Amino acid sequence: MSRRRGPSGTRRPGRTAIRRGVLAGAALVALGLGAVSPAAAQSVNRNLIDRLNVQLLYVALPLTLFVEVILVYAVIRFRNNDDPEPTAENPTLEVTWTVATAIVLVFVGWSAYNVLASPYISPTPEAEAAQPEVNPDVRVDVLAYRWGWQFTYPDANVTTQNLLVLPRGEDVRLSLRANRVIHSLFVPKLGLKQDVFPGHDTTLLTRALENGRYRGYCTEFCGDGHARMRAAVFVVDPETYRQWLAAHADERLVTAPPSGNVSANGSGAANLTAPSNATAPPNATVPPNATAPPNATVPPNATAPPNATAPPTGTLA
Ligand SMILES: [Cu+2]
Repeated sequence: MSRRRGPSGTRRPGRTAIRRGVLAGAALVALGLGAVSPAAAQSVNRNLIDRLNVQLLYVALPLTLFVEVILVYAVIRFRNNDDPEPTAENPTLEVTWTVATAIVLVFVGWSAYNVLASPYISPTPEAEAAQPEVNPDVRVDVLAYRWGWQFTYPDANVTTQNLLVLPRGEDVRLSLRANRVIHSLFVPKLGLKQDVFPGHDTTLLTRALENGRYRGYCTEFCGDGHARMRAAVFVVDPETYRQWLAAHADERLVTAPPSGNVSANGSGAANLTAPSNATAPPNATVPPNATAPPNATVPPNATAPPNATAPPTGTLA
């Protein structure tokens, strides 16, 4: 490696070394961009999230590379400078980096806002009104209990146990409620995540785009059965969905998914039944929208929390 000395006695890095560094950086960026190109998403929700991720990465990677190159250059260029001088003011440079930072932040804010304002991410009445083409025909009431999921299709009077079946290509509104403690429904492949509270409904809006079996979890620690709190989510053709619904009309605690038409998507297609749960739902007959039903069938082992505010009996006169 050839080295030359600068006027102040500092060594300059060889041009070959700099060129190699820049080439290596460019290769890394190309590799990164290639690796993050999103595959076809399984739902509209997931599509929105993945696209935002990639958009932000397109900005973040060149910036990271730029900063790293300057850092490495400065370390090499000034490594033998025993008598460093402070840099004089440079208004042009300061204005440039302030404006550049502002542009980047505005871009990030605008990209994120566009996703957050979508009714599939923030299912508010205002967001839905802004997109009249969003028209959820299918309604599902979700009850999260310790420890399992109950899905009710009110129009068909069907209730399932740890099993959610969705018609492909149709908007579905999920109305979620918990009966005692906070849970959270998470279906990663469909880009769905929503906290579930007692006494307060939350909503998810989705349109699944690919047939398959997906996994759903509770992601809010809710007691010692938390790890069992899983659900199987099936996305099937609309005809299959309606046949399945008709076949189970007026049934409760259905665990049999639609047969056929579920292409494997690598997430455990061998096990085509909803995860079995040792405990039956405590409030199987209470619709999720009922207001705070007392849970009459709590297992006797469940201990009520001690009442910390009760005065000790010894101090009472
Ligand atoms: Cu839970």
